Amino acid sequence: MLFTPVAVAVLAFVMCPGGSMAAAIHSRDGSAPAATYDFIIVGGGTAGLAFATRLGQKLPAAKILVLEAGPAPPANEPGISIPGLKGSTLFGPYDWKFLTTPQEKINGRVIGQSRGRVLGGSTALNFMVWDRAAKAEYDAWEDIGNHGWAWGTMLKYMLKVENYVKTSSSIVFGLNKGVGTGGPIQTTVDRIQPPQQLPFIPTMNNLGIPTNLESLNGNPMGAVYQPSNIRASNYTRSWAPEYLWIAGSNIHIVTDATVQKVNLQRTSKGQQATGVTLQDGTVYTATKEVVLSAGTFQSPQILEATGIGQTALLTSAGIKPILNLPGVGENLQDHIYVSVAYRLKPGFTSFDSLTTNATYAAEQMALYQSGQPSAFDYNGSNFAFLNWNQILGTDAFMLRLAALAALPTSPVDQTKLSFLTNPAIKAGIPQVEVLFADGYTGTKGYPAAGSPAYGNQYITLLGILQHSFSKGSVHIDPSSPSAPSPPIIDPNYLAKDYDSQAMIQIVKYLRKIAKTAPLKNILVGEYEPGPAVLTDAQILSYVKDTVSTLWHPIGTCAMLPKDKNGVVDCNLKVYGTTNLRVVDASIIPVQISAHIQTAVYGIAERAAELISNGYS
Ligand SMILES: Cc1cc2nc3c(=O)[nH]c(=O)nc-3n(C[C@H](O)[C@H](O)[C@H](O)COP(=O)(O)OP(=O)(O)OC[C@H]3O[C@@H](n4cnc5c(N)ncnc54)[C@H](O)[C@@H]3O)c2cc1C
Ligand SMILES: *[C@@H]1O[C@H](CO)[C@@H](O)[C@H](O)[C@H]1NC(C)=O
Ligand SMILES: *[C@@H]1O[C@H](CO)[C@@H](O)[C@H](O)[C@H]1NC(C)=O
Ligand SMILES: CC(=O)N[C@H]1CO[C@H](CO)[C@@H](O)[C@@H]1O
Repeated sequence: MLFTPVAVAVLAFVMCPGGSMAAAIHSRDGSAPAATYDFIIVGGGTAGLAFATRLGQKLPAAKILVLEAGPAPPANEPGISIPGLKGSTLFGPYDWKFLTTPQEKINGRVIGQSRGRVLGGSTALNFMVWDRAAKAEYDAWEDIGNHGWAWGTMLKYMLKVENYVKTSSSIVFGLNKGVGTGGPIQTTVDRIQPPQQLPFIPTMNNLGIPTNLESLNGNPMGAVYQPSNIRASNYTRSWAPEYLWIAGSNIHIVTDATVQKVNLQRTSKGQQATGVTLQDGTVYTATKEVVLSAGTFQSPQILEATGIGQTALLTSAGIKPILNLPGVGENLQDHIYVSVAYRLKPGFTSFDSLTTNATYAAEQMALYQSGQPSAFDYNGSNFAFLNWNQILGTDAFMLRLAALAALPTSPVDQTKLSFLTNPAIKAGIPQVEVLFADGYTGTKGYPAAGSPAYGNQYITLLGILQHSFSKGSVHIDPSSPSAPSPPIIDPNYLAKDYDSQAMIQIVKYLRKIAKTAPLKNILVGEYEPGPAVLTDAQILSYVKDTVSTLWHPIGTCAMLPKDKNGVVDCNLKVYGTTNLRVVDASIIPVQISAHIQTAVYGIAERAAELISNGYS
């Protein structure tokens, strides 16, 4: 049923399961005349669709337009909908296919920065990990100067997003606290835990790391089973466009519409957004507000193309500076990871078989299509969240490096330092995430077809640095500033010694995990980096050759006080404007120890309440 050609009636895409019609979707190709709306939202991605839907529910008389650069995909597009095909869409037709600049500290390597270019945004491409960071990390958003953004508020809004389903086939997983029901995004814990995954949690326990069955409730520490945004009724991805199933008919969506800039008009109270201009010159008018939800790389791009940002940079790009806001595009933070891969003893069937054994893959697809448990409905749900004391026995070494790395003038750096030093919170804040990945997901590549090792089965341990001290930037390309041209993305990976030393220690710890029972009993040997990489210098060189992104960029339109280089205030309004807001991952001021989609959706839910309050 899944691969039967679907007649792509775009409107059918938003039919509710019950058959009623929600938001109206048009393509720019002809059918969508420019018009006047109360609110214009730029970007129909994670935050954009959640925000538009909730705003429309709260203000039923308001006319709301969402402009999305990408297309509306056909219903049940396999690469999006089938969990086991995640990753297959990267650098495909629904991806902006961004690249970083050559990164100086990692041998000049260029790193891919995939971003969804489709209705649904990056939730079409993401790996469906559904989690939350520690309470103190959200509290820090408030402490840094954003009234009303502490854990209690964020949790309240994150719970509105989800409908957590505990199935009888999920094995032990607790998750009775800190999970929501009744929201549009369906979440569940994988129904299968293949044999190679089972030793992971007991191994972490043997390393002194306790199991934590309630990791979404403000305490993520420990060895955890986590949900994914997967619908338990048919094991398909649950993603942002499902908000539209509950949206009112006051939401209008225009796809294939690339916004170049916001139109501003000077008033006595500040710059007022009057609408937006598309790439083809079309102007849409907004009578109340313009909201940018174009994501961490493109919301700052639109601000700069509009004339809001660093004056010198705008001038060099031939853009007339309207508001000097030096924080635009700065403060870019990202999660980086390094991995080690091990070969499994004979007799295990890992994710690798889906790519190396066509018979197995066909068998699993048939099971999936008939609703049976299958490798295609699972991504893995085993993680561990740890502090440096747990990893190194002492945090003194990393603390010294952190103190050197943290700029005294940067409230963001000082917040990260406090996560390591404040005795009241430091034990409960993860600094490293370990992710158990089924199959080979490393860098050097799976053994070549025809080689003796082809057909081998692997597992990969990923170690992710949660709070890096390196920060970078994203800015317009002066030679081609506006979308759809890509912005210049420079995350500055490993610019600080803290980060490179952290990655070395992480590799050593991942190896320690693999040498601990019961996991060690099912492994035959280290495939990557392999036994030749031993000394710290060799490990660092391996890190530089392989470190990559987990695709969690944030911070480039930071919600911070203006004198701390903020771009938006705690009502998400761009400083110096009366009615221009940013609602997406770019407003997160400080990295959190979690995959970030739950926070992004939560921000959108909260923004809808904040903004609608001003109009009702
Ligand atoms: C490969 C990958 C794996 C990930 N895995 C996970 C995971 O497992 N768990 C997790 O929690 N998070 C994960 N993430 C991160 C998470 O998905 C993103 O942080 C989140 O979806 C970002 O939401 P957003 O609303 O900020 O931006 P997006 O969802 O990217 O939305 C931005 C939208 O704006 C549109 N747009 C941009 N510019 C314009 C323009 N000029 N005009 C009109 N429209 C425009 C884009 O096309 C897009 O639809 C992953 C991300 C990626 C890319
Ligand atoms: C899975 O269920 C959802 C919700 O009922 C439905 O919209 C979708 O079409 C289903 N997917 C498949 C592949 O059947
Ligand atoms: C490929 O998969 C089939 C079906 O599961 C299995 O019988 C066969 O042994 C596998 N082949 C190899 C080389 O592992
Ligand atoms: C938790 C987990 O196993 N995640 C994996 C999901 O699949 C992608 C692509 O195969 C891996 O890269 C992730 O590590």
